[in-house]
Amino acid sequence: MKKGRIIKLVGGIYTVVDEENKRYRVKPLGIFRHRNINPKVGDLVDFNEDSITKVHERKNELYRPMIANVDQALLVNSAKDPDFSFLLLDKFLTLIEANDILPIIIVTKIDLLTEKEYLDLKAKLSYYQKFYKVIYFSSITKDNLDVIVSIAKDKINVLAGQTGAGKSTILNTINPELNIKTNEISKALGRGKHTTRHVELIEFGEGYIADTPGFSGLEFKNIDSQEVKYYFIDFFELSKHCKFNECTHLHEPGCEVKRQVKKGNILEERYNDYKFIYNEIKAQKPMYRRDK
Ligand SMILES: Nc1nc2c(ncn2[C@@H]2O[C@H](COP(=O)(O)OP(=O)(O)O)[C@@H](O)[C@H]2O)c(=O)[nH]1
Ligand SMILES: [Mg+2]
Ligand SMILES: [Zn+2]
Repeated sequence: MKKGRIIKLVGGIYTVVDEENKRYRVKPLGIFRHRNINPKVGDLVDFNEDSITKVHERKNELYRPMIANVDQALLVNSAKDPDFSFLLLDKFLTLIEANDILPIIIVTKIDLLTEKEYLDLKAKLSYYQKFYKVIYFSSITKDNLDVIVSIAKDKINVLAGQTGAGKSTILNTINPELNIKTNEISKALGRGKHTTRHVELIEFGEGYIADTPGFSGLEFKNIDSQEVKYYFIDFFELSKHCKFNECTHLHEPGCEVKRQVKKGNILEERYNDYKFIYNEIKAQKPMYRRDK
């Protein structure tokens, strides 16, 4: 019996990599289907010659794509072309936090900024740096490529970010052999053969990355407006000092979050994005809402 990690699922056949980096093609035991346990890409498993015999406990699982044990999301935002958007950043952060995955913020295309624009953006993003890792990258100058590689090492990574942000370009810069088409609208690696039945982790430096973006859309379908406050991690600590336990930081008196916004300790744009996201979810069609 061996222990390994599932890195690929195509047509019911799993590819498992063992601790010595050897690959095996195996099937799950029939018993799993019976018990409704579906081994997923990312799972740590026990296996023998031809079948998976045990799936180890998962720390989390994503549904699109179907991946278990995701360590972190590389949240890719372009500095320009398309212009940097704090609202988009905060929307993606909300989604990633709601899935209990660690976000790593990557700002791409810094070569397209003037020195002043670069300094201005960095100054604003320094607020986020208190809570998240922020990496400034350019595929042209290869600035901080080594930092991205070292952060991804030994991890299962997924990509997030809007089309055109430079996600595919990062993969190509790290591994030119991948030769992924860039500038493709909402199409990822392995074009054409992508169905929910084909999921693959590809080597990304010394780690793995999902071959499709885990968070490419911005659907808040499964998030309740009342939960959003938990996903703004900078608000969360402070909320202990709000007068009301379940303070939404909107209209309640004695709100510590609002007080800190006024004092300039919380970035005002960030607070406005919180309100925007809260209201957007609140306004969703009832069929998509869990809150009443
Ligand atoms: N100047 C510059 N262009 C970039 C950089 N990264 C990506 N691009 C360009 O931005 C466009 C979109 O990149 P792509 O990787 O396809 O974005 P994706 O949709 O997020 O996968 C392509 O034309 C890339 O060549 C960068 O760091 N600097
Ligand atoms: Mg792409
Ligand atoms: Zn409050």
